[in-house]
Amino acid sequence: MPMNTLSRPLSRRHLLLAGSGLVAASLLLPRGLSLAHAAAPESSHKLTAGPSQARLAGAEHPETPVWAYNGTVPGPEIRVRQGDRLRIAVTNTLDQETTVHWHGIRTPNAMDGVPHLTQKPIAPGETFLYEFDAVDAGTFWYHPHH
Ligand SMILES: [Cu+2]
Repeated sequence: MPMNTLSRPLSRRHLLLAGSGLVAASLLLPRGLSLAHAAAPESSHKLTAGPSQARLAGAEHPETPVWAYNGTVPGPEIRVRQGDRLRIAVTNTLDQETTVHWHGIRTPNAMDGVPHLTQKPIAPGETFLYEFDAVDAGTFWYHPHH
């Protein structure tokens, strides 16, 4: 193990990458807590971007054709615990490309949803899996970025 690793706190990534470090790491866990329980819980969700209808101006007005997630405006709430590993499969049923940007959420760059810059757009009929840890507490929103 390199010397500088010893001066920093152990992260899950270090544990997974360290290989033989797993044995040493298990000694640091509280009694009765296995390494499997120490992994971040996963929270899996599915969003479908597609055409829908929404009543935007009150019951006395007709519905408006919209593009929506899972047919609703706004899209469904995704509620997770801080530190959870989020997996969100986004399927595009629009007739145009799309991406999803997780506004205000710290994500790895490849999960930021900026078409042609951080990812290839999700083509009609395709599904893209966004996967990142919910590192911050708070209320955020997601939206297309294409
Ligand atoms: Cu935004």
